[in-house]
Amino acid sequence: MQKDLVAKIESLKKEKKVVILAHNYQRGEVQDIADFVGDSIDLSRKAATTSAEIILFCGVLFMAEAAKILSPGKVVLLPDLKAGCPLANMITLKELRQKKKEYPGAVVVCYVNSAVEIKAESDICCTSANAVKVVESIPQDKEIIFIPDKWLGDYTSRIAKRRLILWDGYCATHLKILPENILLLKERYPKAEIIVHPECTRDVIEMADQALSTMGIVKWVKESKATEFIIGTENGIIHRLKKENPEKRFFPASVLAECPNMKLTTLEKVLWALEEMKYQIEIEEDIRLKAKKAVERMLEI
Ligand code: CIZ
Repeated sequence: MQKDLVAKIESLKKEKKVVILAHNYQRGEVQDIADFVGDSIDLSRKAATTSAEIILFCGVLFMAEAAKILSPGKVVLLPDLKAGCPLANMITLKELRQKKKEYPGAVVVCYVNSAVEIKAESDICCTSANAVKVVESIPQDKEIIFIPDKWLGDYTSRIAKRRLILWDGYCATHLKILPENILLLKERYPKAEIIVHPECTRDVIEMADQALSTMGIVKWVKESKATEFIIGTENGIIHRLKKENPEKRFFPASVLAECPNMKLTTLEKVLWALEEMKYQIEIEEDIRLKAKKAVERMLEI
């Protein structure tokens, strides 16, 4: 059954010259049919450089929007329009404008997990891989509003040694990873390296050996001499880690760290997206151009 589905996807993909991109948090079987697996910016860059005219983005809405920001001439498809990001939805344009009024002159640093309108209203974008560098690039005399993830902001503030005006947003999936989960696993697997994502809470990050973005985790695990790892992020990444490092063992910090939105994309929906060419991401040009500026400023760093 799954074999038939995969065969149909492969054949339609070739026929329509589509590139399939999958985020590191997608279901294993979706990662397996993708041309590229990565983080949102990595994949958006791939979308911009591929010769394919149609990009099928297996991820959540802000990721497909990021691809469209950089590739306006291409058709960008998201298999399920309900695949949103609760963290991205934790700040509205009205709220951001109000915050900017409270801190006139402050630079707005916006995590990639945000809607295109929010990016358009921000000065510079960042990812979890480069948030520290982005903050460090801002002159010391400037105040910085960091949106929307308070835990990534808290981590960035401590590493960059810079006061940030934080927004009260968070990733509900990363918050499912608790210090007691880490303690228990550390006792059970004392030789395991503990790698967590900077969207985790401060107490979880402080118990870890490393706090890294998804691509940071992929790279770290490959290069590390350790053979066991406790992974504190959305559990979809463990599929990739096992595939690329079959000799190593991985333990999810919490079995509850599953993003329901990421898991909305199934092989069936990928096939329907290819058959019906939906759902197409559209962005108003003036908003896209403003958002692109914020993304490009980040890419220049
Ligand atoms: O940038 C991304 O794709 C996200 C949301 C996380 C990460 O660490 O890759």
